Amino acid sequence: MTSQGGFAAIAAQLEGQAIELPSWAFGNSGTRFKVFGSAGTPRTVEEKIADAATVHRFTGLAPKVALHIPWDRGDDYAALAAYAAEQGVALGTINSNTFQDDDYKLGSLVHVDPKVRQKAIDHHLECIDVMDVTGSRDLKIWLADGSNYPGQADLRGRQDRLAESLAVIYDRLGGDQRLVLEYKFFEPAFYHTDVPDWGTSYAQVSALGERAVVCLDTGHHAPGTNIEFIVMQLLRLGKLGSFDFNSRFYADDDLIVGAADPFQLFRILFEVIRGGGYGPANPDGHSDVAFMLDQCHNIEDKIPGQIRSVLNVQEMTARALLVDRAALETAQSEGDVLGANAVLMDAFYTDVRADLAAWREERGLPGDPMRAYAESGYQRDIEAARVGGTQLSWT
Ligand code: PSV
Ligand code: MN
Repeated sequence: MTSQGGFAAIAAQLEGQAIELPSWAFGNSGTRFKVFGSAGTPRTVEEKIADAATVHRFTGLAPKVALHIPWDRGDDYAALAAYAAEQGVALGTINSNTFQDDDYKLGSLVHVDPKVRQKAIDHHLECIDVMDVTGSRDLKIWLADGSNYPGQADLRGRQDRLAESLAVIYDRLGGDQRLVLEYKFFEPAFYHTDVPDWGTSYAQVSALGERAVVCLDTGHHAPGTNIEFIVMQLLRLGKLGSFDFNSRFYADDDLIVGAADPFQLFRILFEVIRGGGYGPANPDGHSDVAFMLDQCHNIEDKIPGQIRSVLNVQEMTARALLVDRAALETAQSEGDVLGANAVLMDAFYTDVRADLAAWREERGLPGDPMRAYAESGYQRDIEAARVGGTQLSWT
């Protein structure tokens, strides 16, 4: 059974869903084997923002763009924020980067050399300076720190240094700003990683204070991990700060969210809603959890790749909202194993695509954003206009 009243009963809860797009999704990307260029790829941060704003125009779902320093480093962030506003979006999370500098070969915030640690700390302080100008709430930290060989590093010493470095960064945050610590179980280090799991991230951010929270990147878990359990636990502990959505088949594939396993996305979103992490369901009208994408479009066109992604999140959110919670609770309390499972599966199998198309049209959005984008000519125009210059990428 799905919730009584079907789609009409949950339509209002879809209002205000906001998904943050990563600026790097619009630049070229690839694997360690090859980065392919593609016609129309942005040469400037402004062009990335214009593309992100296009995703928002066609879907109404993506009002913010996350920046990555140094990939998006500039000399006038106030002007960049004003440009974004003109385009109809705002600047969101600032992502730091301590993984592309020779000094960080053996670590950044955990490095044994205090000079390297200070350099990594200073980079984060620069990111907070940017946040002060852009009005961004979140500083997201993902560390490549780790080791490749047993005995290479003092695991415990590194945790202690991490705690010290994070404390310096945390102290510099403004009252409305947050530190969001992302975990990842391997890569680029293969033997150990300094923030490999939600527990380590939780331990580190808990020691910092209330405005330090965890980022859950859906691609950063071993195959078979029950990610929705982690979502439940972090929400229960008040420490789920943000999602980096994407999907994976093998490693940190950064493919389109919901492409590899829509059922997993549904299960995650159900726990988000159940745990109070979904905005419109909250009494105060918004949730503190940031819904970001962290994806790369290596072979497909980037803008439709992002449009498809936010639509996938919306579609699974709608299905998760359709779960008949009262029926579920009854079945669970009666020990009705298959009945409870059926309540969840009924919602998952509900095709909401036609309802969502109508919902969009009612709001002046295209019923089929993928098609509307393809017919809009935007792709053709950027391919014709963006000739010369250097295409941006993460390399
Ligand atoms: C590397 O794994 C990564 O994808 C992390 O998930 C970060 O969020 C992202 O890069 C941007 O730095
Ligand atoms: Mn990520």
